[in-house]
Amino acid sequence: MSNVEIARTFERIADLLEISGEDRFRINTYRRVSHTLRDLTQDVAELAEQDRLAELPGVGKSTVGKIKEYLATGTIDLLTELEDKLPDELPDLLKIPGLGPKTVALVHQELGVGSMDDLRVVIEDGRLAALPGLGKKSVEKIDEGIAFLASSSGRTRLGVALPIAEALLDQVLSIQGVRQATLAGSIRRGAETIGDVDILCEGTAGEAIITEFVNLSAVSRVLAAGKTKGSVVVVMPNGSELQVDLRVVAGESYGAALQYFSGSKEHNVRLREMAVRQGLRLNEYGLFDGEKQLAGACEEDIYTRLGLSCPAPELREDRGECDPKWSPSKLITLDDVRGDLHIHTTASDGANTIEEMARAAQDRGYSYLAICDHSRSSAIANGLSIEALLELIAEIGEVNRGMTDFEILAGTECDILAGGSLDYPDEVLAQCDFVVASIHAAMGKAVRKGKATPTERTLAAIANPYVTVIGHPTGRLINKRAPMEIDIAGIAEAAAANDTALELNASHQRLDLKDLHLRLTVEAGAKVIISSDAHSTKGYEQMRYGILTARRGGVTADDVINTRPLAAFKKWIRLKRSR
Ligand code: DGT
Ligand code: CA
Ligand code: CA
Ligand code: ZN
Repeated sequence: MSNVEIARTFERIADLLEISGEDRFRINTYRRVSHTLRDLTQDVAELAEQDRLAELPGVGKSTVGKIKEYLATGTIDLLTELEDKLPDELPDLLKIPGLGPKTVALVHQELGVGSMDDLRVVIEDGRLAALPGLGKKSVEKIDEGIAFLASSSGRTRLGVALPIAEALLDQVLSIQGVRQATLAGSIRRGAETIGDVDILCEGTAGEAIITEFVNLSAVSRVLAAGKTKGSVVVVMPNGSELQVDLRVVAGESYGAALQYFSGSKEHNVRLREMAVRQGLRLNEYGLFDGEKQLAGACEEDIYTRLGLSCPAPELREDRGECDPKWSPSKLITLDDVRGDLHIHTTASDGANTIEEMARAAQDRGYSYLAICDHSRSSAIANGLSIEALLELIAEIGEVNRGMTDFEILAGTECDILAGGSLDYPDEVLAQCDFVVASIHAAMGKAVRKGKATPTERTLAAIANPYVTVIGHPTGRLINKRAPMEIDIAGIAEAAAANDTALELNASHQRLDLKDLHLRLTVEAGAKVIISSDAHSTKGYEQMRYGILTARRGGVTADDVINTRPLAAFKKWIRLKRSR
């Protein structure tokens, strides 16, 4: 349990007291306690155990009781009582940037506002602006705050957030007084969606650094600017907003802060528990034994002193990596990838020709490529008839002869049809060097008679000797379309038994299979192929999101077929076909 969490609870009590119109003295008591707890370098649970809570500034007898209550039960009765008294959705208004508890109390008491929707109504009809002390300007600000909240409640996909975060990181690095800077939080962990971007930097002139940060040209709005922390909003290419937090810390705490702000929260909670059990204290300033700092400047040292191996950030989700017996394996990196095995060209719905795609792949350092245009049933994606496919195979052979130290494989992305059969007959698939089999239509449960479930369809494709890999196995589109209901464990087992690989589609809209599914896949002994599904030469860049996702799934280079040299990779396909 962290000091920050208890501090937040007291802060919330203060907010609710203020909304309820309680007296200032009582409200301030809770706020003061909240600040004390937030800035505390000792673990509050430890202080409680030693009966030393009352020594803290601003902490009286009744507060001691409440802190103990929280430590024992995870909540405080007073908070529940306050929440029960107010309309359920009223405290939500506090999430609106620029709207404080005083105003919330005012709109509640004067206008009967109890929810975000109510608030919108009184903004529209002008009653809010007519309240004493508000006026047109502050209402505009509140309106902006509501719009931000709506746009940011949807999390941002990794592939959208990461390039923006990296550009900002570059700018932070060039601010005077910044010695080093790193991305932290979910973006450092390579999570598939990002709530907000966290950047950490080392420096001593905190306030000056924050001032420059909030004035960067990319910043569209400033949420907060303090001595060590700044929060801003940037507008993304799609028009929605993304919050970016910068924290400035001293060198002796840089590693501890990096550890803390990289998270995840679950990972941090587990680590803090381990420290406490060893009689130590862990927070964003370091690992302490009493007043003595055991580690702080270097992130890895924190783990070492706790008796743990330092896990790659992508693994920090409390999924076993906090066990002293856990030992890291060497996770796959972008450099391990030798070829891309699912890309489209102008022959179906891609933007570049075979030759353009091949040259760009070679420029990336790849030594092979599989062209996998859509099959005949995918009419909207301009799928190829059998004749068109055979022509394409001939054309690929032609371009291939003009390449040196590079091989283009003739492939297809063949639909798995609703009944479970493939879109091309086996004799046609046999002419391809490489076959991706994917479900594109009828993704729901098989309701009609004679139709197979997505799991059955996938299993049928896995058993086909010509199918090399199952494309985007769950069919999800992040933030847009839910995954199909399929039995991943069963599919992974069948894939292992049949030497059929499962795809990790690296497109940031898909990231399919996802991290936990990849873990199941490699545990079942099945192989993975990581492909960009590029529809243009620029699409190759998606590979990095696939690599981050693979790392989150604990995937090593050995687990992935397209890390193998061309000859070994072709041998793997031959073996499967001859079984
Ligand atoms: P996000 O932004 O929702 O994608 O996820 P994160 O992981 O980036 O979370 P964020 O930005 O709220 O906080 C950054 C890190 O700070 C988080 O990964 C771990 C740490 N942290 C934040 N809140 C807490 C907390 O209540 N307890 C602990 N132990 N750590 C926290
Ligand atoms: Ca974050
Ligand atoms: Ca954050
Ligand atoms: Zn596809």
